[in-house]
Amino acid sequence: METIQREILEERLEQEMSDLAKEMYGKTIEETTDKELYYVLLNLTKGMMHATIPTDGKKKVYYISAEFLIGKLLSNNLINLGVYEKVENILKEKGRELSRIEEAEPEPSLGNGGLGRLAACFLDSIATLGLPGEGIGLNYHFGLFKQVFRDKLQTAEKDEWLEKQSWLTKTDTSFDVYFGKQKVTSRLYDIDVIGYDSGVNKLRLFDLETVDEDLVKKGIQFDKEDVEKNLTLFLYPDDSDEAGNLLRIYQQYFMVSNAAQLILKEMREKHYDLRKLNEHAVIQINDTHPSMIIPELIRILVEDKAFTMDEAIDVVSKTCAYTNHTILAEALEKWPYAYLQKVVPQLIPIIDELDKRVKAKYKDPKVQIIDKDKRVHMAHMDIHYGFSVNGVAAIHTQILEDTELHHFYEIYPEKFNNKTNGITFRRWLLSCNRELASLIEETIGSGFKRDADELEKLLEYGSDADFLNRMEAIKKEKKQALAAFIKEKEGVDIDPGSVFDIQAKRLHEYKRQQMNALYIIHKYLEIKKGKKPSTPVTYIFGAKAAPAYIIAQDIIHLLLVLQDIVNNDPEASKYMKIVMVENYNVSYAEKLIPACDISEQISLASKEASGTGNMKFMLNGAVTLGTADGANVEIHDLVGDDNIYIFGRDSETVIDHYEKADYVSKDYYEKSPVIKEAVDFIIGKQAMKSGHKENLERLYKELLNKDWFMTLLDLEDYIAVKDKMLEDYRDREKWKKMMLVNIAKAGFFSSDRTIREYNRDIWKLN
Ligand code: RUG
Repeated sequence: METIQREILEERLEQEMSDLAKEMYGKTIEETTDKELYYVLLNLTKGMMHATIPTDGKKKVYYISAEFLIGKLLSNNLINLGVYEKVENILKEKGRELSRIEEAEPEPSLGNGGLGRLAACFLDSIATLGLPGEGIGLNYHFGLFKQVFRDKLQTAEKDEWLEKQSWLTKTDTSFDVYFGKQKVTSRLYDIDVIGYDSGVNKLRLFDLETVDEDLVKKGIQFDKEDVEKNLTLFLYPDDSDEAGNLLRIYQQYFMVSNAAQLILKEMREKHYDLRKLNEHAVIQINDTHPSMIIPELIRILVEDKAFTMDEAIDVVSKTCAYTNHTILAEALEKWPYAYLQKVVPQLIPIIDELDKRVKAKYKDPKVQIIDKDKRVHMAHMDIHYGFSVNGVAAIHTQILEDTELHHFYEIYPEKFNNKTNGITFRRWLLSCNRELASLIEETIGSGFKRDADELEKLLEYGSDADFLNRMEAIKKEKKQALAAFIKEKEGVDIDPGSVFDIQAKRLHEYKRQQMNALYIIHKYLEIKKGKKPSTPVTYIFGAKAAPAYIIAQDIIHLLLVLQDIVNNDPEASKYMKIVMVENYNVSYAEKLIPACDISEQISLASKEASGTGNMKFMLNGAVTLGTADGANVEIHDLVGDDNIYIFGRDSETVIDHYEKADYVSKDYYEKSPVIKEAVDFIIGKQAMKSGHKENLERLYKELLNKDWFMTLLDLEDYIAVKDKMLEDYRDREKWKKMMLVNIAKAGFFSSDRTIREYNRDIWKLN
């Protein structure tokens, strides 16, 4: 479809839609299927001409990330273009429902969890604020994986999200990428990132020209060595063996080599002086996956552009900034030198040089790039050769400065800064909870859509019964909608009148889904002993576990076993139900979050860098049950003690336990009959009958003999505080006020605020 001025299109929207349906399918809108109508709207939206955010003469940010968890785009794009309601009304008149059409859109599978979703929220905010910037990443054909439960176990299948017609636009841009002497060719695909009532930026996704989908045989199995065919098949291929590790390095280099070539091409086209690269470009390195951009840019400048090594290092260091998203040692990439030698021999002299310069200046082994075991610490390279290092929540940055990266902080205090994460309210309120957004707009006007701090105006309505009741009614409506959806998708009946207690996030021991499971066991056993809870609760989980992460799979198994036992128990199921939803993704989150009463944010203090789900739940009127970890700490500061439930040991205590190595889980098990009983249930008769001995025994032993993330340390406190919370839920007046305060105080967590801070302190775009 040719591009048309947006204003004209709005007037002619209905005509255009009908014409497109005729042209594409020879049908009227009424006659099209949901899927066809989705394609009609996709093409219509893509065809809407929109002002691109001007970049000429301006500095631009390149946000490089292995993940962009963008979610479905149709409704978001229609909202940001300001035509959602119009389209909805036109369709309604023709007997069609936009919400059903949205279901026909496949969700792009380009990310894993918070890290990728953050990148997507940032792109939305960058465009909305009219800042020149683009995301650069990879176009994974089968994404992370599709989670399917079989026999109460997670199995991984390829996620076939890419369709012939999609939001991707194939470009003419293609680059050669070399792994030593081996050459592969890339192809660039673009996705428009439409700002809210603003201009358009781009997400640039590189693909491999020679990628071969047929390489994938069973599940997500494929030949990891055939890089000419496999590079862009999956995000995070299983890295439990050498071939998997090498493949990740191939992928990462493919991403950054393309990124470097794209950026330098743009500089050339705009006749910018590469010696002033940092005046025209800023590169945000999202976690360590794109860290090789540093040596790659230096290599190109030295080899092709006649820079001296000093000059290249200087300008690249002034251009690159690094965001750290974790203190978990195992998530901070350290590639064996030998692997890098094999995959990217051309980078080795550069990495050696960077390392040599550090060794000449600093003797401390903790700050070296190449350690004594010949492993290359990607984060260390970023810190030495980037101009900014930021954490993603206040407490996280503090821990980086005081503990994890303390030795670097001593060398470069001026590089360290905090940027507390944020979420785009366009998707996580306006789109996923239109009813609540309308109520807010009716109450305090529409200013909050541009300035999220205006949500604070809601605080005036803390005693307004009419407002509070309407807010509560919307929550009920959302719970009913979720119950219907869960019935359809999972085949489980849940009671919308029960408390919806939700833990939805990646599955990881530090996030402690297993602690929630132990609480559920404890409650179940109480009911069996005759202690009936006063409030029925539905415990909802959504989580994928990395296919090579065995204990995480075992935790999923336990949750599915509990779902089976509890939901089929005629006595207990009156008071509690459990649902582990299959294939949790952004679209599922958009349904879970508006329906949530209790937001579970129960990571071991110090381990969750920030969390962003916590912000989405709060914005939709859920009350947080959490530890003093990540952004929970800032939520607590904002809403005050009365509007959040905090439990568990604080990060100092936890860090102290790690330093002294004095946490012994068995001691807690032996000391507490409640803990013992719950843990023993995992290998008791009932669980063994429903589940698999191997998985349950392994998990039991892990909890008893290791419990690296200290589940048992906080379990008793968790039980006490959660019980208190459920008791308080019955005081509806009190609870509604808590909901209101949480919504009203969520403004701080708008990603528009975060991006303004990145721009003010790091990017400094004109
Ligand atoms: O685990 C962190 C979250 O706490 C954080 O909110 C999110 C965005 O900053 O990033 C997550 N993360 C960290 N995902 N992967 C990593 C480590 O590679």
